[in-house]
Amino acid sequence: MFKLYYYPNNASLAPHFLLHHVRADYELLLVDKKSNSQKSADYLKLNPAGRIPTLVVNQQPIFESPAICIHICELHPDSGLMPAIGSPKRPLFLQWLAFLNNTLQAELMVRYYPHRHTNDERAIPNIVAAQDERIAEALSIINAQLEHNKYLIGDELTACDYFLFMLAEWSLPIEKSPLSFEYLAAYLKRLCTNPTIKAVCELEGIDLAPFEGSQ
Ligand SMILES: N[C@@H](CCC(=O)N[C@@H](CS)C(=O)NCC(=O)O)C(=O)O
Repeated sequence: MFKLYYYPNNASLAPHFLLHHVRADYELLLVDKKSNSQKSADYLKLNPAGRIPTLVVNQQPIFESPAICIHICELHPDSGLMPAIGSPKRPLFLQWLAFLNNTLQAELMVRYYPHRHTNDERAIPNIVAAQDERIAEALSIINAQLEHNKYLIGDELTACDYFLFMLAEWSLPIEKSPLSFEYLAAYLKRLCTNPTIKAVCELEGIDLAPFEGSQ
């Protein structure tokens, strides 16, 4: 039994996709971000960083969404969501998951929490504008990868695709939206027909219409 501490359309979305995809027996526990519950004493015992998500597996809490995703994949080796050790695709999987989390997600975090990166309120619009450019740079690298690949790692869907879908959703409001990139937009439109993406987005109240209408 897995317990996923989540908030709709937060970094818990990728782990939620994976739990649904592997048909895990899981429970969703809402962390009420509106009342800052991620900083409550009880939650900090599970996740000292005070961030969403946390996954509890057999009483063991784990934080950091990519670590959670890898762990779910490792517990479900037959799911095909992560190439096996020894497969030439394995290092590519790790590379892209790290790129998504450590580059694209990191840039998005600065973009959406700009006040954490300056003491000067007047600098905030500049931080947002600079981040929009950095996010567009990362999206263009992903777009190039998708020119010749059905999914991020090749012909098979992996956890990286679920992670990318989550970040693409967050990137919709940026100046150069993911939907303005030819191959990325076509890929996202295809992913919208994925039954897990449809079901989880409906449950979390995420509107797929912008992706479905692209191209
Ligand atoms: N690196 C972490 C980042 C998690 C994160 O920053 N989550 C956001 C929601 S998307 C959050 O908890 N924000 C509330 C806060 O920072 O107080 C991960 O990927 O799990």
